[in-house]
Amino acid sequence: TPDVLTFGESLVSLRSAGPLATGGTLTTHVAGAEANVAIALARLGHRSAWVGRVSTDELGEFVLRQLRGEGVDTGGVVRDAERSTGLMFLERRTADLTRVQYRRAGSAGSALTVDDLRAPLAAGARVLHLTGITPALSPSAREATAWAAKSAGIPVCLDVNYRARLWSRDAARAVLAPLAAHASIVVASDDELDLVGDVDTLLRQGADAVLVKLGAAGARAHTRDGVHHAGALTVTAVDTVGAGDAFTAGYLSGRLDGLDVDGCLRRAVTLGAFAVSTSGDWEGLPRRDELSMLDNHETGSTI
Ligand code: KDG
Repeated sequence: TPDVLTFGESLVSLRSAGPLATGGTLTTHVAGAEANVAIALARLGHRSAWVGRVSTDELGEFVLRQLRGEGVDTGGVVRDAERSTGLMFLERRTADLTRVQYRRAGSAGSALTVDDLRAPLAAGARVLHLTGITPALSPSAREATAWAAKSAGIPVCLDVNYRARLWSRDAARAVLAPLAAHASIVVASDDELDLVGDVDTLLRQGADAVLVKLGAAGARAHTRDGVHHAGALTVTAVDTVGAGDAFTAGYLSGRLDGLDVDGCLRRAVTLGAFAVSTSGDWEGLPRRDELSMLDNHETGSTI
């Protein structure tokens, strides 16, 4: 059985080097918040499984090959012959500004159902990871997410991951706050916290840790014993996409290794630092033997 089971939508991400309106080369990548977490964990030697729907065509094949190549268990994936794999365009509009466009309405990934999750959940895992993206995709994906959170029987990690392109803050709050009541670990950036309620309520509802991502200021973990803080590592940011997923995977990795809250937070900000200082959602994430590579380094150094 996997250490971490996660489900959601994996997308084909088409990245541009410049403005989309003027054309040019796109590079093809696999994206999706939950896939990013699964890959990050597998890189560190944990057993991770990703479940979701992909098309039966070459794009579905591409997603699966990438996940398998990274060592993620895809045994529970459903091939959907009637729908396309969702796409996203990541447009590097300027050095500082990246714009996202989705082509995912009615996608295979959005057609996820409760039935897709029954066997993988019955097979068990140490942790179930879900994000606030999946319930925004369709009524059936929302039902599947709520069902999994409620009936998991294992600790649940919820990353709020609010996506303004998919739903309003009010719609998200109405769905995510009840979902968070089932979570042992809640992950949010400081501007997302209001979508799941306040920290004290979450801890009272049974969360062990509420993790608040603060970007360049690091992160906080609120637990029943108090508040822990970890500063961010000093790195050069080249691409922040995927940093939150890397952070979450780092925390989960620490938990699986039995680290204390400070150790888990430290690993979380370390993975976040790898993600922001390399390009791609997950391509630059560390293997286990590379975990301490960024410790005590200076920007611009050679090792
Ligand atoms: O967390 C990075 C994700 O935003 C990206 O991989 C795509 O899952 C994705 C989404 O829905 O935006």
